[in-house]
Amino acid sequence: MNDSNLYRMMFLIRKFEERALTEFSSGKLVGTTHAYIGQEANAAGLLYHLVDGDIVWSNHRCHGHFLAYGGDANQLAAELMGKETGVVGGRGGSQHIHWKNFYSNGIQGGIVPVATGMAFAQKLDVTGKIAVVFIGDGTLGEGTLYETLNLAALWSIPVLIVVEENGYAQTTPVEQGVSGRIAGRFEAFGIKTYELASSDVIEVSALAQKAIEFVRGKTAPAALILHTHRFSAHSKGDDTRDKEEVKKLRDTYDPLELHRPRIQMEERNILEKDVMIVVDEAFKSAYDAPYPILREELK
Ligand SMILES: Cc1ncc(C[n+]2csc(CCOP(=O)(O)OP(=O)(O)O)c2C)c(N)n1
Ligand SMILES: [Mg+2]
Repeated sequence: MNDSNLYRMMFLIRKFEERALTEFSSGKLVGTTHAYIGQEANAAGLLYHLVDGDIVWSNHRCHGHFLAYGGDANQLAAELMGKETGVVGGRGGSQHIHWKNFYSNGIQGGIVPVATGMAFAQKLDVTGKIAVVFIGDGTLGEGTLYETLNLAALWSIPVLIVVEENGYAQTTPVEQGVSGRIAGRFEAFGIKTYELASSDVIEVSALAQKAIEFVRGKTAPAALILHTHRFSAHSKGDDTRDKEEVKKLRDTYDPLELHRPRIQMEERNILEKDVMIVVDEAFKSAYDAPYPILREELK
């Protein structure tokens, strides 16, 4: 993907999430949502390296992953509103998305054995496809992760576990929830580990490509630990962090700001305008869409 397309994708994720948060605060959306604002470089830099047939498992913070996978903004906005035109007919909401080989589920850790099982099926069927699963630092305490790492290593399963370490699990700082080195947890199982502390999409892309090539080439598991930063609240308004701390993170690590100088201003303006229209139309068409008909009503 060229610089402009990477920027476009990150800008789309940012604007989609900002609009979703606005709609939540105005009461147009219900349920919950976990914005990906600040972490855009991870999804944008990684997912375009996958090929058709590869499997992606995401978590509660899935909108950015879905859009970078190629998911449709209209269908995502409609899904957030529980509308019939949503990506899963309005029945999944923000955290339960499925389209092609993309899946998401909000049960922390639970997605790791499922993704690994699906990757194992790819190995048994000799398809050459792999699975990628995204987890957060707060999910490193889930026991099922380690049972899965054991089997993934023993059976050499082509799964890439991406840890988006954003410093917090809801309101708990990573220092209070995760002991030792994160990489050490994977290395203990003999799993190849890649690690990066950068919000530069170009750097993320280069390392993600390496990790994906390893998993596919060796038909073996790997971990990619991405140290990243969440600028928005955990879900909607639940941010207990100091406002100054969040401002400092934004000023230093904004992936859009880091990448922006690589795109000519004229092109950037056109591209940004275009994305604003896409996001506006996604939410407007979602308001106008009907709710799904309940089974009882069909009888
Ligand atoms: C098994 C389970 N326990 C608790 C929760 C509630 N919960 C949702 S997200 C979250 C924190 C997740 O933190 P992390 O894994 O670091 O991901 P992040 O939100 O930072 O992206 C918690 C406790 C859940 N979804 N699943
Ligand atoms: Mg976290």
